[in-house]
Amino acid sequence: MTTKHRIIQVGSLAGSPSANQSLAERYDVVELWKYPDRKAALAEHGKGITAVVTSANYGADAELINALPDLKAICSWGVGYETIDIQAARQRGVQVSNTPDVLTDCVADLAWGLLIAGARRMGQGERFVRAGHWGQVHGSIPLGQRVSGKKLGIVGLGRIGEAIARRGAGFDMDVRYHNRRKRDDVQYGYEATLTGLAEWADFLIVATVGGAGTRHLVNREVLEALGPTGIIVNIARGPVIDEAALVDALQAGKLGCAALDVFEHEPKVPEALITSDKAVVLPHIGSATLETRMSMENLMLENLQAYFETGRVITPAE
Ligand code: 8YV
Repeated sequence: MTTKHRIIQVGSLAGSPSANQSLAERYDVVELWKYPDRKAALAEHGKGITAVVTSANYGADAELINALPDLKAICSWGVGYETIDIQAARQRGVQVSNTPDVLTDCVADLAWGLLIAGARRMGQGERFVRAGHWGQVHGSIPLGQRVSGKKLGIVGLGRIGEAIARRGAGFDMDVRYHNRRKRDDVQYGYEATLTGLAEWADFLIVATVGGAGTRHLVNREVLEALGPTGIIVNIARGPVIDEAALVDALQAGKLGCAALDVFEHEPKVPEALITSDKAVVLPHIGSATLETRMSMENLMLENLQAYFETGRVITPAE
């Protein structure tokens, strides 16, 4: 009989079809979130732990990393890893893996769903029908905006940004992007400044990484440059947009619409957005399809297994 490897799981992966169960079957799991005193739990169970499982939601800070003297690998369920202290991991020689590629299509699909929902007032229309107003009151909801043929700006042309851009061809759109650096391997137009991109675009989709480097990248100036009929979509991370500035711009009529899957202080959504017909709000479901969540789960498990079998994770966070 072989003994199971002991791992620490930082939080419950309830948003995955069977991750909690699969981990419990394969490993001897310390379920960290069940301990009221995390520090004491790490002190008691940390010795001999070489691998940690987490997600962007739970992260892995320097305190956790440094409380585990034998730690060698952190395997995260999800592509974003701004809540994992990569610097602290690197200093300790700890490998970090994430789950890139497998969620790209679903997140890109949702970005388009949000854009169309915002432009065509789908949420408002649905609320109208559900409230029983159709046929009972005169008129209808206000007219929306045409989507096809418009100018689409993408903030961050990484894997997901590129998948969003590709879909633009199906809507006969002119697509431009803003990145830290211009890419030589794509045909899309490059705007050197984000404000320049927002001025040019009808719609702006945020697809950049999160973390300190992109916090409030989309500020008041960018939102006002997008303008009174402009639509901003965010499927990346809430803090990339200055949420207070966003609310102000919508309320002042300086921005047309915000269609958001992510928020600055999740799960808190500003009341002004919840009650506004100029906002579409979703509960961070970019990757939340059965197929994609299963693929993320499998890739996280494969990384963990690869670390135990070969000493190397398969998809290291870059
Ligand atoms: C997950 C995500 O919901 O992959 C990501 O970075 O934001 C989502 O797919 C998230 O990882 C859950 O914490």
